[in-house]
Amino acid sequence: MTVETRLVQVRTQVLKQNDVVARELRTQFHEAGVCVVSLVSSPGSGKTKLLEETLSTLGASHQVAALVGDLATENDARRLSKTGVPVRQITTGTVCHLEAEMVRQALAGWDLETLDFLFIENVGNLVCPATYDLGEDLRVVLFSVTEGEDKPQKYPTVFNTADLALLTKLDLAEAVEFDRAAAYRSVESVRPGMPVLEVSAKSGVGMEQWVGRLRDRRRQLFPGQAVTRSEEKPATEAGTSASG
Ligand SMILES: Nc1nc2c(ncn2[C@@H]2O[C@H](COP(=O)(O)OP(=O)(O)OP(=O)(O)O)[C@@H](O)[C@H]2O)c(=O)[nH]1
Ligand SMILES: [Mg+2]
Repeated sequence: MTVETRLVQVRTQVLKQNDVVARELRTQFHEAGVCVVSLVSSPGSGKTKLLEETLSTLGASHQVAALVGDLATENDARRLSKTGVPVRQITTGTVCHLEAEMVRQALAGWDLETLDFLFIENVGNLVCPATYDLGEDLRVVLFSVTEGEDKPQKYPTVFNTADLALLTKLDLAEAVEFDRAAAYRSVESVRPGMPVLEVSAKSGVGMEQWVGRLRDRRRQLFPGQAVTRSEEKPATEAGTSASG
């Protein structure tokens, strides 16, 4: 057996094992009635900023929590904790993506049945996270107007494994002479018909549609459920705060 063959075999086994854990997580999430949304993008596209605004808005009416992945630091968890919702950081060390097992371990001690939404921010990377299922219901890929219009063509796998694309930092579009038509052509060329929402977490443009999309998704998944868990029972703390 060549070294290359062995490497491919080990990678296939890792992915298979990840799929097993992701399937278990998905079942667990559905049984608990929590809608799980993951965010993937290149570093700095605005995942945490989007979540800061999303958690603040949705947190006013829903039971919300977040996991956030980075190679190092707890900076993002600290930022998100300021919204008042339960947050935990996953630090991956040298690993450039989150895996289902990391998510499973990070959820230890959280009562998923108290949650309406769980958000998972992946490590900033447009390559590695694409092939790792995390058991989420909705995978969202972000690309910002400052990154160049051809990101979908350059990183097709991440666009093909996501359910929705968010074009972020719309407030900067004019300053960087963003070519909207070219960006849409790029999306269409790798993923015809992919839904795209345009947002600016800074100015608030498009945020209502984004939050509306999340509410719709949860209603589709759990049609018989109350709009929010707090209507069913008193809110309880899902877990400890950052890194808890
Ligand atoms: N002008 C503007 N800046 C934004 C917007 N969203 C995020 N930013 C800025 O872009 C920078 C990166 O945003 P983050 O939210 O930290 O990006 P991220 O994707 O979480 O980054 P990583 O976690 O490192 O991958 C920060 O300085 C944000 O303030 C936006 O809508 N408009
Ligand atoms: Mg971040």
